[in-house]
Amino acid sequence: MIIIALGANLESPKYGLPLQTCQTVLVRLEELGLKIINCSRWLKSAPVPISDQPWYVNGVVEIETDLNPQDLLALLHSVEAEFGRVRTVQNASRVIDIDLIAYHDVVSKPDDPLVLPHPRMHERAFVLLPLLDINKEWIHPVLGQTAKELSQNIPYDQETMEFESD
Ligand code: PH2
Ligand code: MG
Ligand code: MG
Repeated sequence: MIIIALGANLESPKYGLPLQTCQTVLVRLEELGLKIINCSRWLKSAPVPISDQPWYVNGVVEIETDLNPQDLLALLHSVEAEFGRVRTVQNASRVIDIDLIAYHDVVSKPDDPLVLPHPRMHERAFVLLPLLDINKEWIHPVLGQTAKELSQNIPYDQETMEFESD
């Protein structure tokens, strides 16, 4: 399974609120040839680490592609740039962040520039909870635990909220 995660906590002048930006990004990724297999619900989440930044919208998506991990990451970064992402300091607020979380069972070697699976995904509610929507039984290729098991050990200070359905 190839898993990507989307996150946004700034309004985009062109695409609107974070939720709208995330949804439009998915349309764009499909236009660029990624096949979207499954998309989680969108979640509202407090910034990690805790700060006075706006809350994020987060979601996780299963995709298929023939691109290798490096080329896929380059494509994701190009879409971030197209949607107005400006990189400043680590963890700065952003109009869109698209992370490659896992690429099948690929595990990076120590000096690889791209770390797979994502080095912090297993401790982040905003990745693990949406991942449960997609595949509770997904197994972390390093830790050997399922998404469900990992989600039972999320640090207690990570607040999340569902979007109200109407
Ligand atoms: N992304 C980060 C840092 N902190 N916090 C939340 N809630 N959601 C994110 O997507 C997020 C974060 C770095 O990419
Ligand atoms: Mg990120
Ligand atoms: Mg990122």
